[in-house]
Amino acid sequence: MGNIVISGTGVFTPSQNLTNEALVAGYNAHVDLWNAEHAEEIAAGEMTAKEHSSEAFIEKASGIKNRYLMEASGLEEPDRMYPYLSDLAEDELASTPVQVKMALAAAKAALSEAGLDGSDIDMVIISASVWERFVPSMATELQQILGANGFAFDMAMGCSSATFGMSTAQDALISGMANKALVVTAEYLSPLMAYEDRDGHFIFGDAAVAMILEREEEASSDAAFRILDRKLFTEFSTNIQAGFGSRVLIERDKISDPAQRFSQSGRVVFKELLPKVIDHVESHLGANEKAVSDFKRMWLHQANINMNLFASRKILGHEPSQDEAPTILDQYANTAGAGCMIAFNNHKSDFESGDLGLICSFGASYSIGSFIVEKV
Ligand code: CO8
Repeated sequence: MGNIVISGTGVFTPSQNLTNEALVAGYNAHVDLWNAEHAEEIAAGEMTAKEHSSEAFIEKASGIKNRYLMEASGLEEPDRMYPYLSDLAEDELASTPVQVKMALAAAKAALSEAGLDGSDIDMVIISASVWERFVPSMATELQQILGANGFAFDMAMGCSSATFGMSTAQDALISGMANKALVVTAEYLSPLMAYEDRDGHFIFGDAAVAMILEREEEASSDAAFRILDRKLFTEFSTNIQAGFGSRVLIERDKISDPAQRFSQSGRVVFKELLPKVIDHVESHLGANEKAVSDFKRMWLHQANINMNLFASRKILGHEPSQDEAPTILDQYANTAGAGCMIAFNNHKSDFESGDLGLICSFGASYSIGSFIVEKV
């Protein structure tokens, strides 16, 4: 069995964006309204007044300046604080979930780079953190729209959805179950955000990234990267959570409880996960008899700039440049499982044959997924 390559990638970026300035203005208006509405309880000590958010805090604590959203309107309404439903529906895909449309747009870009059509694909995975629909599988709908063959399924692995999805596709190609695989990480996160929660309202954005995997001898794309090795890790943790699930249909009174949406102990994640990421990368490189100096670039998970700088410094042994570890979270915010592969897509075009790179996702569950890749 020969090598497997990532022969094409593509990103879908929503057309709407929300800067920190606009996000904070909406949130602070909500705080003022909420505090006025609860003035008596606050004065009596029965409730705690909400505090304003701040652009300076968000940028310093996270590095995020902007996020793309499928629908930004609704967040500026102080008594609403959740987005309106995205309306992309003026076409024959009117009843198709937004998440599948995001996946479709990214898939088309990846197919184009790989020089393939939908009908060339015989395995489709949508691997993501959260789901707009559970049944029927989102991936089977994407398979049908693309005219792909074979089989399709959904899988979920939080922040490592793209890397775990690619690893699953690679196994299917190696075993002969599939010939050409499409993996899409379509993260439609905004509906699940608690935008009235100051600790988390700034963290996420919506986006999708798609990857085509095939056997090297069959690939015609000049953008192909050979997968030299991959390594996956998980360890159960509730420090990053999105509690929403089917039981909310029974516990209906909890439907607007922020705990149903995204919450995390950000500092604990920082402390617990980073040493595991550094060990993981070092042992992955060691097992492949590679030194960090052999690599041109690392495309890291994009959750927090301070986390990425810390990890890069430890791994590289010096202050990382943008060239060595590029950032996309300043513009995209945290796009959960999509982040490292958006960074890869946006910062791979200068690679020449033989150049090595490292893809590494890390975050929820906990999960870590790394790929050592070489430009063909
Ligand atoms: N504006 C002003 N002040 C604020 C704000 C705000 N918006 N938010 C919090 N503060 C205050 C806090 O209340 C606190 O005040 P005090 O000191 O009085 O208690 C103070 O600022 C400091 O707060 P923190 O200690 O929480 O601030 P940090 O510097 O730790 O920064 C971060 C918070 C940015 C959350 C940081 O801890 C972080 O990002 N850590 C990394 C965590 C991480 O990477 N998690 C992974 C993310 S999950 C993921 O990538 C994918 C999840 C997929 C699931 C998606 C489901 C929808």
